[in-house]
Amino acid sequence: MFHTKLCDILNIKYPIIQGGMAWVATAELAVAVSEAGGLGIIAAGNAPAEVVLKEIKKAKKMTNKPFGVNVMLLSPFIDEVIEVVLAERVSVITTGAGNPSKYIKQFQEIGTKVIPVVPSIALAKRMEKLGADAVIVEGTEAGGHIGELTTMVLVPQIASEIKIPVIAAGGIADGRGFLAALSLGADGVQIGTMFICSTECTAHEKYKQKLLRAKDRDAIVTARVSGHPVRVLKNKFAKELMKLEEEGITKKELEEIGAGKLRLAAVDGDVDNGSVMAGQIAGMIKNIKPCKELIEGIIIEAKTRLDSLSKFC
Ligand code: TUI
Repeated sequence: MFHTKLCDILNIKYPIIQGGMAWVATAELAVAVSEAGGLGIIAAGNAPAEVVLKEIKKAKKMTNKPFGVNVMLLSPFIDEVIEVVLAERVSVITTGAGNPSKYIKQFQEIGTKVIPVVPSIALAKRMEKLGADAVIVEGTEAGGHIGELTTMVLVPQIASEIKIPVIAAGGIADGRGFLAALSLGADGVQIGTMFICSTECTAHEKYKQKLLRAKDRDAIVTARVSGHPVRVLKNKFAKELMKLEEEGITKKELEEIGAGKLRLAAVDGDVDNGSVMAGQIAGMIKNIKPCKELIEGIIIEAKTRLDSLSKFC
């Protein structure tokens, strides 16, 4: 059920990939998702290459299933991280926060699948032309660094314009969202926020509890002035940031204040003074469960939903 062309390309059971969330998507989470039949992703974020290498080596020891690495193109260590991912011959690379054109060929030459996040039709078409294996079409509902358009409008428009598989992201955390994404023309989904609330995720317990308490309107957008808007859960830090933005803080000052704040929340558990990145779907997440249960729950719910919908036909 739901075996799409993405499953064949990535050699996975279910067309569900895990979001590459910095400081949250460690080897433990990636391995749990891959073992459960999805595609787990280790996030490189802003980490130095040796940290990324350690996570890749750890994951290789823990699973024989394919997994990926997400490279954040704004990272100060981007070139050395790319070298590590190339040398380790990771199965899949996803990219975020920029245009990965200059790296695509190198990955293809060694058989690594390349899947960029795209926030627009123009970038999706460009990625297809350069040989990307699929694209992640991420709507503004997502957590962390976001684009402008919603999943609902962006996925069908891009699916109509390109032939490579489309992976819908942003606002998906259950079987209904999964089925909706496939209905919009996607061949699979990327899920981030829900996987933070998994047993295997190494994010600090306070980060998980903050997510479980989130309500529908709690995931807000900060840092618009920087040109890199970031969706986070409302807290002391987010409120302070919004006040400073109203007062006309500069892009440089904003970047300085933001530095290290995701780590502070996700690793150290300071969910008042740190940046608790999460998507708009946070309000729907009520439990912490193992990745296998989360993934199988999505598939079962989607199938049940599809069966009940077909009764209308
Ligand atoms: O990258 C993400 N989410 C992230 S990255 C991150 S770390 C960070 N912190 C502060 C500022 C910036 C980054 C936290 N969350 N998601 C994937 C994503 N990619 N969202 C949006 C984009 C994107 C944006 C522009 C992809 C391509 C792009 O291209 C612009 C161009 O040059 O064509």
